[in-house]
Amino acid sequence: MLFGRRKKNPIKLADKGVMEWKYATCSYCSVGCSIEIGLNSEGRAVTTRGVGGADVNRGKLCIKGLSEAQIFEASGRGSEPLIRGKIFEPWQSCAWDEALDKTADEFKRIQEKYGRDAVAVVSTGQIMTEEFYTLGKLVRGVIGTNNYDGNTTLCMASAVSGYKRSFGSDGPPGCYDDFEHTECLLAFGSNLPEQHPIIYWRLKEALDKRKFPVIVVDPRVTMFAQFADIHLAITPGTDLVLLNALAHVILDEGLQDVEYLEQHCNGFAQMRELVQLYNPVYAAKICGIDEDTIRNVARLYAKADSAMSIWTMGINQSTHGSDGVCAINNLNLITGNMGKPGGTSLSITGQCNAMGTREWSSCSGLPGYRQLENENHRKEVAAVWGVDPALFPSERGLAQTDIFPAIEAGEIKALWLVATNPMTSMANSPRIRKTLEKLEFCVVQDSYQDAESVQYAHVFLPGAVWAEKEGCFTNTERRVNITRASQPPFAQSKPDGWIFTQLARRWQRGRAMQWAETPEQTFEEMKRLSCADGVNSPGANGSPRMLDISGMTYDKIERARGLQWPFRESDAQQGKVVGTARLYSDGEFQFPDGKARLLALPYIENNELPCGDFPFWLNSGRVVEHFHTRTKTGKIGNCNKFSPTAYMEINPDAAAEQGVEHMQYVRLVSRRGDAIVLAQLTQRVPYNMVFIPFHFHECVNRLSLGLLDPHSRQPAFKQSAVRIEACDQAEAARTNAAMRTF
Ligand SMILES: Nc1nc2c(c(=O)[nH]1)N[C@H]1C(S)=C(S)[C@@H](COP(=O)(O)OP(=O)(O)OC[C@H]3O[C@@H](n4cnc5c(=O)[nH]c(N)nc54)[C@H](O)[C@@H]3O)O[C@H]1N2
Ligand SMILES: Nc1nc2c(c(=O)[nH]1)N[C@H]1C(S)=C(S)[C@@H](COP(=O)(O)OP(=O)(O)OC[C@H]3O[C@@H](n4cnc5c(=O)[nH]c(N)nc54)[C@H](O)[C@@H]3O)O[C@H]1N2
Ligand code: SF4
Ligand SMILES: [Mo]
Repeated sequence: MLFGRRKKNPIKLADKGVMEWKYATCSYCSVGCSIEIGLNSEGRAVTTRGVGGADVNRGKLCIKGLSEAQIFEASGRGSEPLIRGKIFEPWQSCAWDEALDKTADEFKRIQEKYGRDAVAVVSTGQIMTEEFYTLGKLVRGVIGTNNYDGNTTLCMASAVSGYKRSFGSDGPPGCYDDFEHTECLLAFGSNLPEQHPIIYWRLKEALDKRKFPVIVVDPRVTMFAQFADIHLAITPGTDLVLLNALAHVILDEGLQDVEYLEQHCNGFAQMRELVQLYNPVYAAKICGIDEDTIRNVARLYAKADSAMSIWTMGINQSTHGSDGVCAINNLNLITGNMGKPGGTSLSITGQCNAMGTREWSSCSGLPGYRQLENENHRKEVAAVWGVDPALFPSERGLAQTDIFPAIEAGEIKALWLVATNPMTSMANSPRIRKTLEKLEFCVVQDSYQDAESVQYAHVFLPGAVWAEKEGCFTNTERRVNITRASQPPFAQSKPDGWIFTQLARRWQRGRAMQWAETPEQTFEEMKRLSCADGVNSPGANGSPRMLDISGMTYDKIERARGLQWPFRESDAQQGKVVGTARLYSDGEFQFPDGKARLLALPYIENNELPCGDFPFWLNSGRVVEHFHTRTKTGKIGNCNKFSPTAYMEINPDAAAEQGVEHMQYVRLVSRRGDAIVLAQLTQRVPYNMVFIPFHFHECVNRLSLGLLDPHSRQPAFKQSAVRIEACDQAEAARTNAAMRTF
């Protein structure tokens, strides 16, 4: 038998014939790595490399960034607009004018017949910020429907809602540099090494220089949990109980920061009263973490000179998502860990531009963190756009997860999906499938025409992808970074921003408005709305607007490899070349009295729990190689080779009891549907849980329930109940092989 490589040749990097490198920001996750795209003599993207001088990634990229040059010509790209009379009929290719006319005509017809809000728009976290801004201008200023939201409701809504409830505004207050200063890191429901590999690398780098405790809260033994000093294998959906218990211990033992509490926080008395109920003995029974460990972690956190919390989907995707975020904020406020180096409450965001949509898309409000409920804000935006402020509703419409039930109920008749694939990414896909069939008109705008949701469209608009266009993304640490167009759009596809302005011109109101010719001009318009210059109102506490980008230009952003907001015109005038690392360093929050709010957050058990008929928790998440519904990574060599099939993690003891062997197919059944999946026996999951990566169509979301958080309307993707049944191995193997794309 041969072991290792036959010949030990030195590794040689293949010469890909790169003639030119173009600057960009990675279009997968929210880490926001600076990346260069290598073009050959024909101007085709042949490779990528990390940018050495960029603070975020310092030359590094993960497997997805390293293979990103392949996304431009991957199979399934949308090459031309498509149209058809009925879903499931064959598509006809058509000219852009025809596709856009049809879309505008159908929207107008449906709005005249059923009312303005009968058209719904669901967008994304993956197009450029300038495109988000333009889409918002079109939807709020021209089409005028209030049922407009993004897939970010599946992802960041609980973080947004929690930040607003605690601090008076959205906006992650911390940054990656906090790892260099912190003395204790607490991570909730986040698998950093796989989902944010380069943030994880930044953390490791900090740990190599200076040791501090890393505590990971996750029901699975993830890669992150394996590297942690303490792993808290929490009972799913009960982080709020753990957090209340941590606060209980801190207050009980007098470990709080009294001065910070008095000067900068409201609501202490009510919060204190509530957490009295969560003594560690009681909490341990619900959250599954023993009382000594709870006390130990509380003391470690409160006694550290600076301590920080990070979290991702294990918190946000929960029926207590928003409360969980507020409880994390409570923890940091009572220990005085806010806005100081190494002391913060940092939501790790998800998609490359999840932040851009929160800031500028007008999805749940108006641009620049403005609120529909605020009359001054409506007037300011109306003045810049040249529309009547009366056009804007005075409160937000339906969230993404409420739009689908409204289609089911017949209130919404037309749907426009922009860069999102709900057929695979939403919970309870059997129900979503029936819902989409009910639409009178559906238009899907995607860079890949094989995204599953395209099956339900009457019109398909092919969008240019990533560096086929120019614009900015904002990353987890509020860093605005730029992508330069490295090549023209694939075939007949067009930049999403172009599609939005062309569509706008099909309305009288749209023709009367000004539409920028280039993304850079759009950016200049956004800058005007971002600062308090006498025209715009200041922040709620009277201080300058927080989300201020007025000192930025495209060139300055590229030179700095990204700038963190706020970056004001006055900063630029003083010659500053870096933005603002942290928010709330002065202890001034965005409520009128400038104080943060401590909240009393009772835990109410409301999940679908495992039971006799469905004895396993169904948990779901991601693997490092794939991105979401695999429209990109499912076609890319290494990503797909390393992770080719859907699989289920199951504990060996549970498997033995169920008569399931390693690499055997099983049928999983929930109250919604069933799915065939390959069993992988591993101690990563506890005895009563199975875990499935959600990337594969016809798998986990056929089973998931997705109960909604009452504040954020985000689904609890990670908590539902399933049972395991045997299935025909040969048939399952055939189906599985047919679903593979390589
Ligand atoms: N490779 C890759 N990277 C990505 C993405 C991708 O698709 N692929 N997507 C990006 C996006 S949009 C996002 S939102 C992020 C997501 O990033 P993460 O949130 O880190 O990823 P997930 O795997 O969805 O979930 C993280 C963990 O939550 C745990 N969890 C489940 N239930 C609970 C609970 O009740 N409490 C706690 N504390 N933990 C729980 C799960 O076991 C899982 O290990 O990743 C981003 N990065
Ligand atoms: N069970 C379960 N379900 C989940 C999750 C989970 O953890 N478990 N996570 C949830 C989370 S956090 C998220 S963020 C969602 C993601 O859910 P989706 O947004 O539905 O997933 P994506 O596959 O990223 O879909 C984005 C689409 O945009 C297209 N696209 C990419 N770039 C461009 C562009 O520049 N222009 C245009 N026009 N199209 C483009 C892609 O081809 C793709 O079809 O999934 C959610 N669903
Ligand atoms: S860590 Fe995220 S941003 Fe960086 S290369 Fe990987 S996918 Fe891209
Ligand atoms: Mo996400």
